Amino acid sequence: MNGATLSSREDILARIHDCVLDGDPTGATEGTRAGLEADIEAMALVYESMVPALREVGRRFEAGEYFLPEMLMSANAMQACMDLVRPLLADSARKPIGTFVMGTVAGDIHDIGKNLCNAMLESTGFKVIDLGVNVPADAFVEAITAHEPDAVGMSAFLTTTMREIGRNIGAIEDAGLRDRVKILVGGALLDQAYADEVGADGYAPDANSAARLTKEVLGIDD
Ligand code: B1M
Repeated sequence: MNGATLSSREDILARIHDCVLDGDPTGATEGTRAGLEADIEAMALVYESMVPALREVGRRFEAGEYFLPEMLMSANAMQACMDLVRPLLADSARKPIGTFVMGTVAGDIHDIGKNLCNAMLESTGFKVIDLGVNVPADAFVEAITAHEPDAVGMSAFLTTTMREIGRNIGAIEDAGLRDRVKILVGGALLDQAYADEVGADGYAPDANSAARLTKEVLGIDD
């Protein structure tokens, strides 16, 4: 990459956007490094270049212009950028203000958004226990028993996997644990109405609001 071509904030953001869209991890990470060196805030790199690029990938996939391999290559390019950005978001020095268990529901392997939420929750001061992807209901129940978290987050991205959230909440109720945790949900297709329908305590549209909402439902106002 020619550094001279990245002379402005706009150039850098556009470069990262285009490289994520093209599934080019080398160009995307070079752009991200250039952005960090130019003192562009980490969250701006994520939300003003990478996230819009993946939104466009989703649109192209839906329109039949991109197929699974292209979607995967774009996801990998974003993950490579996130590896550079994530350490800047975390603040491990603070005493935790609470414990958060997070997982992507059964049948679903989307984790970029979940990982971004984890980074924001950590930077807000939560200890995050990440159960990973394709997490069955009993694993959520076991994690609540084992870690006694203040809140549990469930991430779902497919029409077919959204319903797992309701199942998970049912399993948590059946185990007699519902009163012990706040349950928050998120993912591309969800909204507040869906959260209300399945009996969650809240819906967050993005990583910043996930962290803000968690503090709000737990009554933390530091
Ligand atoms: Co998939 N995929 N995908 N995919 N994918 C979507 C979700 C889709 C909307 C694309 C489309 O058609 N427009 C579509 C779902 C359609 C539907 O069901 N109605 C879809 C499909 C169909 C599929 C497959 C079925 C494709 C196939 O195999 N034919 C398949 C399913 C695999 C499976 O899970 N079983 C599949 C696979 C994949 C990849 C593996 C290639 C890859 C994921 C790689 C990975 O995550 N490691 C992928 C990708 C990249 C996408 C899109 C393009 C981008 C998702 C993303 O990472 N966005 C996506 C299109 C879209 O979302 N518009 C799409 C960036 C990320 C930062 O945003 O994920 O929204 P987001 O996360 C946000 C918020 O949602 C929120 O905060 C995050 C950060 O701001 N949030 C939470 C997320 N989780 C939260 C939890 C919380 C709170 C907030 O708890 C408190």
